[in-house]
Amino acid sequence: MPDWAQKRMSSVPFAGSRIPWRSGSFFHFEFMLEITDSGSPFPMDANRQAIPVLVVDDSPVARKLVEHALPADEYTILSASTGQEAIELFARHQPSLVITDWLMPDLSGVELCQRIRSDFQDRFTYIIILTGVSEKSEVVKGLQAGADEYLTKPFHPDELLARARVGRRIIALHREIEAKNRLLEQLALTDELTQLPNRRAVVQWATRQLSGALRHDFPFWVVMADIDQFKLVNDSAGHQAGDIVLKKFSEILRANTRQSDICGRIGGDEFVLIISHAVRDGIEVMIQRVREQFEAQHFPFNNGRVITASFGIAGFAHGRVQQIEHLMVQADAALYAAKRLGRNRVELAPAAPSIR
Ligand code: GH3
Ligand code: MG
Repeated sequence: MPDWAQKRMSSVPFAGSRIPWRSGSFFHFEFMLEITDSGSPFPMDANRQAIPVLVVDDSPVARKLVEHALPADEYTILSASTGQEAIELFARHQPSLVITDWLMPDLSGVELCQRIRSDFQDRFTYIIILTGVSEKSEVVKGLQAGADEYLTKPFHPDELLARARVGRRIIALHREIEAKNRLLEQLALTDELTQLPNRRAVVQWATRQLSGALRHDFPFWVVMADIDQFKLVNDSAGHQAGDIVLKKFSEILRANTRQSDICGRIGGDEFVLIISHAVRDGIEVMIQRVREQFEAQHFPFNNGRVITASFGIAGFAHGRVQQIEHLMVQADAALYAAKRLGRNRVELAPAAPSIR
């Protein structure tokens, strides 16, 4: 063996450790030196921020060997000596990369893979299994369990590092896709003109909040609002002027909505507020205030004509089983009563059987 190889050999993982060299592995080792000695064949990405990596092995020596292969400026190590400890650390830190031993006393690396894939589906993790078993059927089993890569022991540190860097690039791509998906989801739930939540977002949120109100017996109100004679604004001052009115109305609604409540735009000039933990009289006073604030706005393009809005309220102080859609229909009916009664007013839906 040439001198340079001899020198490298002293840093070979598992040399002198409890894991024996198997026949043929020296050739594998030499081959690895050839492709990695001149530097990594996988150039690092521009983003050199350290990423968290969970190293799982019941042997402290094996863990150290893995840790030594990973530069500290690229990887922040979390160490686990059992499968259970690995699950706990994973749940707490959600590391991007997991390098796990296959055979461990409590949970195998394959089972750990399955747990991560089934229990933490919202965020991608790159999993490398280290195994002393190189039979193809076993390797297939590991990959089928959700591992992205496997490496046979004894591994070469440069090979492990190269594979971890492949993992980094795949993780970076997944993070990009995850961020884009989050953005798309946000766009799908936001009204473009006013940046308020749209109907879908409000219904989703209100459905959860309503089940909380029924379980914990707190008041829950749905308020429908609609700008009066809005078509006239568009017709006389133009669509852009109409948009300014819609945005102003949104601002007033937003300013009057507590952090624990929500308001949204559900159609052209139709808006909704979902309010909880307010008594019946309190809610009416609050909505009257919103109505007055909007009425007090001065829009230069409207020839001094006041623009107003009408409101319909439905809900309960102590509710029984209700669907959010039913409450929205009741609030809508109250809103149209307000329109019929002359507009620029607030009407409450008649107490439903569920209101005590
Ligand atoms: P009412 O008092 O009975 O509510 O009368 P209205 O004129 O307000 O009637 P309605 O609520 O049906 O009118 C809604 C109008 O809102 C019709 C549509 O042209 C306009 N609209 C819908 N979306 C937008 C928008 O994004 N921008 C603007 N400027 N107008 C919109
Ligand atoms: Mg209207």
